[in-house]
Amino acid sequence: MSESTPPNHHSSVLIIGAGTWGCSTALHLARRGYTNITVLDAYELPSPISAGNDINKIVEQGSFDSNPDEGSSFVSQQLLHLASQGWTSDPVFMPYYHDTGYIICAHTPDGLKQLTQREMLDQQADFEWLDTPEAFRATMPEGVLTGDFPGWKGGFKRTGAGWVFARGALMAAFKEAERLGVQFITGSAGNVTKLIEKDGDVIGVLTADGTTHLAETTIIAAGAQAPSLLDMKGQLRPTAWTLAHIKMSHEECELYKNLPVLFNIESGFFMEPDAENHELKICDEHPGYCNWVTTSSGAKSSIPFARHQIPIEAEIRVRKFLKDTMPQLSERPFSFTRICWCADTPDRNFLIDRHPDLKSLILAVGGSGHGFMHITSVGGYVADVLEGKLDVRLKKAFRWRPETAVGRDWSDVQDRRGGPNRVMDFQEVQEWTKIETR
Ligand code: FSA
Repeated sequence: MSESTPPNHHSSVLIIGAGTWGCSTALHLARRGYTNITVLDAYELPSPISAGNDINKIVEQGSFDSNPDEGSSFVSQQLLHLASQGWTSDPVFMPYYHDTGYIICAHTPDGLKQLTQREMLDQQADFEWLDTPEAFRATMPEGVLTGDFPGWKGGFKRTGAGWVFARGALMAAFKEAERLGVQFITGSAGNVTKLIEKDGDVIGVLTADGTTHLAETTIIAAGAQAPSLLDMKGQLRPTAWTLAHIKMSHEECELYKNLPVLFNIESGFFMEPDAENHELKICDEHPGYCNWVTTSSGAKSSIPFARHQIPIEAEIRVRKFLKDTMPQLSERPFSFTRICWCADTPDRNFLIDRHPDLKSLILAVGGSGHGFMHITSVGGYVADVLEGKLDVRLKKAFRWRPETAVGRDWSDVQDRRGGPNRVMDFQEVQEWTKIETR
């Protein structure tokens, strides 16, 4: 079904990927009355390689500017506004949002310069300025933040931002989509090995069990795996980040309840322990890891892989973050670690558009490290593309844009900081943690 044909709610739609964006797209299409939707994924939900299969993710609500300008500020405000609406009013997602507030900070001159230039600190009314260790410690109950916060300065937003139980929200979207009639096929039968093309268009997919699935529209929502299915012309850079969990006691969980998110843009972040496993997740912030492999064609590609370990250098960074903030935890053993893949576009805007040549193929990729919080709304943008009615300003920002990847600098840190302040390569990692995987 191409852009010109009006939406027919009985037309067949295939979604490749049952991760954050695949489930959001299935939910939004099903709510619009589409009755013939099939989602394919190689893994049972929640997929072990989905970035959304996580105990928490940061959510920063935005206020909608009634007089948005045409440029990027409209896009960022519109994205924040619609995502926030979902977290605060959509019954599928509301139970998973915790409006605990959000502290964003840095500790080097360059980091502080970047921080104060960021849009979010322009709205001073929203943020209280913190620039002493006492001020940071006072943002949480006594006994939580006991560190010295060396050189830390930043802004504290007490409401309108916080965190979500990511896995819960992902599974809620999946179950609601399934309740509305969406078919999910997982395992070998859901493992898409290739797109099927005919007469210059995509007519469906082949799965690892040898089955052919035909559809009027095929949507790629496969995140960092997308380049394995389609030549993305350099528009996606699969990049991974690192996280670790610490098991907390029942008493600690009582103390570490309803904490604001603490995010130092050049050393790391944490959110309160999750209710299911009582584990505190800490991420060391850095420009990311790629996994550069020279493929048989001689091209250099960053190839994602699943691993429930992190490089020892990442462990060291996590423990340094803890020493500066919660030294009482800095030597505790990790109960879980993993690498978590995302895909960066050159400008870190999403890539949600019809393919310029394969008219029945829609791309829904390019989360660029800020995709999860939009699970409430991103499926609506994909549905708008399918129906040919995406807001022109979003259409411009999310367009298929290979021209932006010509001569791409794959080592571009893309406004991120931390660690060695460069994009790292898993091929160069000598030593990994050896955490007993549960
Ligand atoms: O709550 C979350 O785990 C959001 S992921 C945020 C992040 O790790 C960024 O900090 C990083 O810079 C990259 O964009 C991947 O996503």
